[in-house]
Amino acid sequence: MHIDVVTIFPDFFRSPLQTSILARAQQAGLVTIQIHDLRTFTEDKHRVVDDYPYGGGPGMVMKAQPFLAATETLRADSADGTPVIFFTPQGRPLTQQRVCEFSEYQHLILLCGHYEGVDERARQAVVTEEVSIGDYVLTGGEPAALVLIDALVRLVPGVLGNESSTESESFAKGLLEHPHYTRPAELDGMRVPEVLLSGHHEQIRRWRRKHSLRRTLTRRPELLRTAELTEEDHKLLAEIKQQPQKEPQEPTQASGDI
Ligand code: 6GU
Repeated sequence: MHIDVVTIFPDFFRSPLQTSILARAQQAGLVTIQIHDLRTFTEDKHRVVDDYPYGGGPGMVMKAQPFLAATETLRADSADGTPVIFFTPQGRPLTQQRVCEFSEYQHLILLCGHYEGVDERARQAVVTEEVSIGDYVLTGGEPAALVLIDALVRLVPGVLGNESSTESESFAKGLLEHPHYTRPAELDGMRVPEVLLSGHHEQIRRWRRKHSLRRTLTRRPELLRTAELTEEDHKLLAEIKQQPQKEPQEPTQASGDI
């Protein structure tokens, strides 16, 4: 996978792309990420990327020309149909489903905007997808681009050591994850649920599924409408509704509760 990012703040990406899994994925050659300074695509002496809005009003608007030139250059030896993604709170909300779809492409071009917005003609002419990462306002598209890059890279085969960890995690199957514990078995009087220490694989599986359902019901009940639920899940949900419990889990009272 190759990802091109166009931004007026290339430095924003330096540390995150050189850290942890994003760094390793690039070193292993599983993904290439190139950050391009939008100013290098300007055509005037002062490398201006913004201007006053026609019609007046506060704030500045990013000029279309540098985005058009950048996209033309970056698409030059790319397959037709390469997504050109523009980050804006007006975009389609990003979901794991959408990340999976983007991960099928060999090449992605990410455009980061700033100020009050970008000249509408850049959006019309080159942008194929507008993406938002949530209902709040950022200073610019860069943090959103980084979020998409992170979510994409971990789906590239070989990037995560354990491929099955992308399977069981939140959202992959439409439910939130069950609670996790590691040593010690007791910490300041808080005990790990006994079933997890029992070695009974079937009981552990059932406990985890139940607590995954409980978390989802408590925190994100709307996800249960679209999750794939088995007959066992419906039974577990019925049990859960009979046994109201505080969230987050209280480890001390979970023993025997499977
Ligand atoms: Cl993609 N950009 C900006 N500026 N703000 C946002 C966003 C994007 N997604 C949520 N808020």
